[in-house]
Amino acid sequence: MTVKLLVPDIGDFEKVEVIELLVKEGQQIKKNDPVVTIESDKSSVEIPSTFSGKIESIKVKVGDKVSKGDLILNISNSNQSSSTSKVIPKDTENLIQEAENALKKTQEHKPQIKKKEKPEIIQVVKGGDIDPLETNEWLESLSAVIEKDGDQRAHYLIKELINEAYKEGVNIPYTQNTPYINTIPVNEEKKSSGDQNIERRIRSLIRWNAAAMVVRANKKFPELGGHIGTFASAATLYDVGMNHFWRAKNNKFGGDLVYFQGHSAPGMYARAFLEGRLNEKQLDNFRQEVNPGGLSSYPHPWLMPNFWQFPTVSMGLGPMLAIYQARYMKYLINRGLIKDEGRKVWAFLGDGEMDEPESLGAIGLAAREKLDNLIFVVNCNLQRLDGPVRGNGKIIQELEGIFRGAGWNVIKVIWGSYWDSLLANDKTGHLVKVMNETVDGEYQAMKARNGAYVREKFFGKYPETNELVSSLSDKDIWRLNRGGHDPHKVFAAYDKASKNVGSPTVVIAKTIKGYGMGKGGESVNTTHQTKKLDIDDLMYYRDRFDVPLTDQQVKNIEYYKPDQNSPEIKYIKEKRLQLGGFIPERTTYAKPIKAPPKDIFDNMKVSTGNKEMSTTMALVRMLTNLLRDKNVAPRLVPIIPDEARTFGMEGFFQKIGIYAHEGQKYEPEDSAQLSSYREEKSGQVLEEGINEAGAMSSWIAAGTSYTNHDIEMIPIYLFYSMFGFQRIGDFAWAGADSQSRGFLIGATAGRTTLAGEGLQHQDGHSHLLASTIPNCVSYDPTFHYELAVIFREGLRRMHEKKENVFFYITTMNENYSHPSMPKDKFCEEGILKGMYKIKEFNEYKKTKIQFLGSGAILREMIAGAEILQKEYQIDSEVWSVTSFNELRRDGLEVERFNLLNPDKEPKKSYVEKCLGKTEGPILAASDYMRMNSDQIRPYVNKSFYSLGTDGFGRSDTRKNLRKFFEVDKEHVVAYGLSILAKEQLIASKYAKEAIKKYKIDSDKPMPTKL
Ligand SMILES: Cc1ncc(C[n+]2csc(CCOP(=O)(O)OP(=O)(O)O)c2C)c(N)n1
Ligand SMILES: [Mg+2]
Repeated sequence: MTVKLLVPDIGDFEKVEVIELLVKEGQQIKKNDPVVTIESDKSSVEIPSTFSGKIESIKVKVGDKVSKGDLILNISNSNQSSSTSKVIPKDTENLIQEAENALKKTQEHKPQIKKKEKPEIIQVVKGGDIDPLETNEWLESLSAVIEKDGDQRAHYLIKELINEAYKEGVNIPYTQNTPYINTIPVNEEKKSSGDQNIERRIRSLIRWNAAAMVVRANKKFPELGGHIGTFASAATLYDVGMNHFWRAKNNKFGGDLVYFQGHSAPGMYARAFLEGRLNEKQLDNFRQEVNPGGLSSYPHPWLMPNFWQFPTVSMGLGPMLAIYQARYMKYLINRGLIKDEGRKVWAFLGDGEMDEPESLGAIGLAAREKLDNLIFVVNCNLQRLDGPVRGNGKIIQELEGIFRGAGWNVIKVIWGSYWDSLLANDKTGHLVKVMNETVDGEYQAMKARNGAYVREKFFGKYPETNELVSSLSDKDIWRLNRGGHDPHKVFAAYDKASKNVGSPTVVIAKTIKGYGMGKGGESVNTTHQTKKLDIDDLMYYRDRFDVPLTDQQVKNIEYYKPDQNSPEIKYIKEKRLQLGGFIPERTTYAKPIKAPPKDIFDNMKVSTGNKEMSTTMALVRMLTNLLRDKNVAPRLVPIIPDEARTFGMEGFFQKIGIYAHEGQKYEPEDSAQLSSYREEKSGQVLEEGINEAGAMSSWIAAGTSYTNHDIEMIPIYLFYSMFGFQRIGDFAWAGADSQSRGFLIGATAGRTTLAGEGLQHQDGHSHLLASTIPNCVSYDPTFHYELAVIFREGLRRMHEKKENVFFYITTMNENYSHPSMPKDKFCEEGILKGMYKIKEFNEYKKTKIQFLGSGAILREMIAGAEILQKEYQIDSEVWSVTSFNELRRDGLEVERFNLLNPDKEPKKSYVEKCLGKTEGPILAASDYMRMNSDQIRPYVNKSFYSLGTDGFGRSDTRKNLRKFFEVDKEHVVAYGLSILAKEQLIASKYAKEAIKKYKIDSDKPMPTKL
């Protein structure tokens, strides 16, 4: 039987061009194999076959224009059904089935509740209990249920009560908060198998060495800085994780990923010292990083590439990066690229840090995506840098509400074990009442004082609580500890967190800032910046933690490291051995990805003829080609923040699917169309929604896959170029520090090229922002072959040769035809170095000018050069500048070399090599600020002028915008003539005439002032 393959529904498009035939007559194909590629003026998409069989005849050819229903080819021997037949999609069928079952169940089980008559008078009583007996009955019933049927049943009943009350019109919002006590009751605490005495000794040594390291560095060089108070408050939180929970990467296991709080770094170094990974000399070089061997101030993988994995010290980035890391880990698992080994992502955060919008910005995603591989630990020492985080409130309660509301599993660790018996004896509930009523400002102040003060200000609030501690001395009261300093409580919380299924967990732990620092800075507003401790403070610290140092050793601020064979060192090593190795440690065993053969880009090296397309479209075409390369295809991670349609990438939805951890539970509205919105568990596209920071976090996770997951991946994040570095610059910096490899594509770029969108959209400076990042290689190509050469080089350098750089490439949405790649053998080299000669006008051999054009403005310069030749008999050479940034870097390096080697033959910068022997002055322009092209001015020993788009963008036609910013061909001509006149190469009247001819208003203010 012969079946016909017709052009499917392609949305709103008609007469779309066939640009590629992917099959031949006589070829055997399978259902879903792509057969042709079609391309509208915005996007290209492959049409898959809906049958399998042998192709009898192909009825279209390249260049044909097709519409829905047109015949593409005939296939014989097919017994597959056409996609147009009415079969209910499987997902829909499942949904119907589920809904029917649910309906049946609710009908069977729904308890019939008799509607009560509402009382005529509604009593509103504030605070008080109008019927304690009734209250008691309810509470007793609840206790009975907990005892008999457990807490899940109790939870269910309470939920039903609340729901019923709501349905009956009792609109009292249900609070997300629980009392100010620990989430895990004492009888449910999992006990640690560790040796508590030895662990305390180890912790004390780490505390000491961490503080000593900071104090020693500042004694030597007071300008170095550092923090003691933060790690002092978090030591137990880290130690319990290190001794019992965090599994390292080794050849059997991928490893847990731990995001350490940035300024707790001294604690990590101090532990690594005991583990034998760092020596005393290295500790002494804390924060002295210029010479090799120093320890970086904070976690910076760039500076300590074998140690730190995640840069976290810019507050707020860590929490977001950790969420997207956990999500990306699930992405790799769901795509079958790594095994599911139950690995976890842990992130340590400060309570002050939680004020950063980024810290909380993605917690909804974490819950929505059920990231049970993610654990946040928020160290609530109630202080940030200047003072209390929430002096008048309670940060722990606030965070509990926010996280629980977002769907997280919340574990509060507020009180240490010494409180257990007091809480058990709190029969009247007054202790919890005081706990609930006391604000953080008071909690902080109490820990800066003493036991007597706590007795008076805290327990003294009610006779019942005063009575509760009547038999305790002030010293005993002082000893009542906070949950985050109690290893038992922390262990129980971590244990529960790591076993939680179906949601992310946040452990909210209460601690004391500067714990153990005494007068030197415990719980006082200045704790954060304490970096010097005087001898008395050090003695106190030693005694507080029983560090076995003599007074003299304390005076010398000596480190303490027990002997290799001591029980402490043996214990610490044994524990880490059991957990697979050391943390943090940064390694990579990823295999390189072979760069695709050059011919995959061949179609981008020939002219597009009359066909016009944008570089964004050329990029999408190229990616479609790359998806046919078996090495590269599975490793591509296209990341899009809700702009796939803007960039013509909707064809990817069907082709590779959108990642969705639950698959697609609905039939998409456009399911009949070729580019229908397809979500899938193994989908490849990360469709991030309107969320540049999230998209960038995904890009970093994928770009560092080679170290965190030992698999090289190729992230390509496409965004409006204006919403790139400008919006998420700090993430880009962190991505660079992390040595992320991948592509950032600033699409719809250029101040005048993105015409209609206006001031907030039109980017005239992203390249300058890109140039601030040392390992960011950036390009502004004009033609499709330039893009192809640059992209392939990116793949080769980053993913085959494993160079730790990343590529920023701008692409535009202006349609024009693209020429063939010049045959010149230096062309490719020039494209990559930053410039090459693209055209020469040499007819008259009298007067000459050099034009340097970049991105979209190169075409204006070529057009300007043509006018100059035709109408003014002026010759020119036109250079395509693919990267002023790269040219500048080369110039800087060469200049530096020459200055440092005055006796050697001077080297020539690439710019000088290109322009040194040319004739005439130079005019450079781009669709970016003049500063972009001005970057190379110092390396040209000729008159140099530049045009650019300095000023605010605004919406208008492309033509008007270019006129406004003076980068259109008419301005190129007029300025060109004027420059030649200034250089006394022609008479000034020509320039004057041109200014008049092109109606250029020489009195118009600078666009920067408009
Ligand atoms: C984005 C950013 N802003 C400011 C800082 C400077 N800074 C470093 S630590 C700190 C206070 C941190 O308080 P918190 O998060 O509560 O941490 P703690 O030291 O109390 O554990 C500040 C403001 C920073 N590192 N990053
Ligand atoms: Mg804090």
